[in-house]
Amino acid sequence: MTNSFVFLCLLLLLLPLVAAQLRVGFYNSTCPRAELIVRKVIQERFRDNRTITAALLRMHFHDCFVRGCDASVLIDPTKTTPSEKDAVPNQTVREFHLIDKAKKKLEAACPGIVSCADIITLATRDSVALAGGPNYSVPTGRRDGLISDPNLVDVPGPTFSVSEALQSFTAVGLTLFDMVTLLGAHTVGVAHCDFFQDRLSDFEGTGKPDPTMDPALVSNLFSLCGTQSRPLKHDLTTFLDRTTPFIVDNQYYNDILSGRGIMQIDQELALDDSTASFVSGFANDALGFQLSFANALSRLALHRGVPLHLWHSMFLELDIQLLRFASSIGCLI
Ligand code: HEM
Ligand SMILES: *[C@@H]1O[C@H](CO)[C@@H](O)[C@H](O)[C@H]1NC(C)=O
Ligand SMILES: *[C@@H]1O[C@H](CO)[C@@H](O)[C@H](O)[C@H]1NC(C)=O
Ligand SMILES: *[C@@H]1O[C@H](CO)[C@@H](O)[C@H](O)[C@H]1NC(C)=O
Ligand SMILES: CC(=O)N[C@H]1CO[C@H](CO)[C@@H](O)[C@@H]1O
Repeated sequence: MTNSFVFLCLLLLLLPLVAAQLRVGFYNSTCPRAELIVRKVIQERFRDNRTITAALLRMHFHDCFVRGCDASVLIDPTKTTPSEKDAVPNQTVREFHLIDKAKKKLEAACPGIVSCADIITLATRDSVALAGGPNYSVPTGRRDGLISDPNLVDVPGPTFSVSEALQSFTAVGLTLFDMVTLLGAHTVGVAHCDFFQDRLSDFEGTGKPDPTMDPALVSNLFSLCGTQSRPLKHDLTTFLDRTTPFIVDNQYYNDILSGRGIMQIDQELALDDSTASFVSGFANDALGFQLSFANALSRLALHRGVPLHLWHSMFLELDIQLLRFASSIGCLI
């Protein structure tokens, strides 16, 4: 092969990646009303039910942590093929129909243009702003993935230590500071008893509740949930931030500083040497939290998945015509 042929091949193979660059206003010319259409759907639903902010934040987090923000979290399982929706941490992700609704409106306005991955990202942004959080601009231009495998779902669990959780975050290119900031999303929404019940009695075989939890909170949650061996009901929930459960603010950090973290990971964040100073920083700086939260969500939203994902996008989703041409001249076998 001559050098110029190799160069041409490389160029053809890399072009789809360049085309996949994320930009603010990606749909300015192809679907100018895209962001407006998403915002309308979210505003309407938010007026009826403010819990969508929590639902969307969690959906976005789960989507981005598995092969990048590619809407793979939306793919339905079939009889023969399970999907991310079947993975345990996914079972309580909700409000998928809201994304479907926005997608239908966008398909009517500009068929085949706006990806579900971008809809999730924009919807999350809009719902955060509506709940009193920052209003930031998000780059768009994500492609939707076609692979959704429950075995790839590697989202951290509520009993992870700070350092275990950090491994999942660094694996997707996020820092310890990003992790502390993003866990601030637990300023809205709820947790089911199953995710913290182990803290309420006989914690780690001690015969006592988790000593790091405020005793008043222990007895309150105990009467709500019962014990692990004798749960009262399986679907009971409590607010993660019991002071301002619908507002995106820095209250979560004040809660965990006073032993009022609901899940173990929440409480650990305030106690671990590596994160305690970030936590007290946010507890004392409402505006600082807002700015950092916007920044960390933007960084989360840039996650594109492992390199495999790029190949997968190239072959399956992106510029199939270009690849056909590339293969017709012998770049691909
Ligand atoms: C170490 C990291 C994390 C762990 C272990 C964790 C774990 C959990 C668990 C177990 C729940 C309860 C789910 C339920 O009972 O339905 C929950 C709720 C939630 N999580 Fe996280 N999470 C983490 C990070 C994040 C991040 C990074 C975000 C978003 C940026 C997030 C947003 C939420 C929200 C908003 C809820 C409430 C959901 C609702 O009300 O439906 N979490 N989380
Ligand atoms: C789209 O329009 C916005 C606002 O006018 C601008 O900031 C942005 O750079 C534009 N993006 C593209 C890709 O044209
Ligand atoms: C909002 O949605 C949540 C979760 O689906 C539900 O539990 C709650 O009752 C709804 N609230 C209202 C006011 O409809
Ligand atoms: C966020 O900013 C956009 C664009 O400036 C604006 O149209 C929208 O109303 C803002 N959202 C909120 C909740 O303030
Ligand atoms: C929201 C969602 O799709 N949840 C699914 C998680 O997995 C369980 C069991 O595999 C399904 O029944 C849920 O519908």
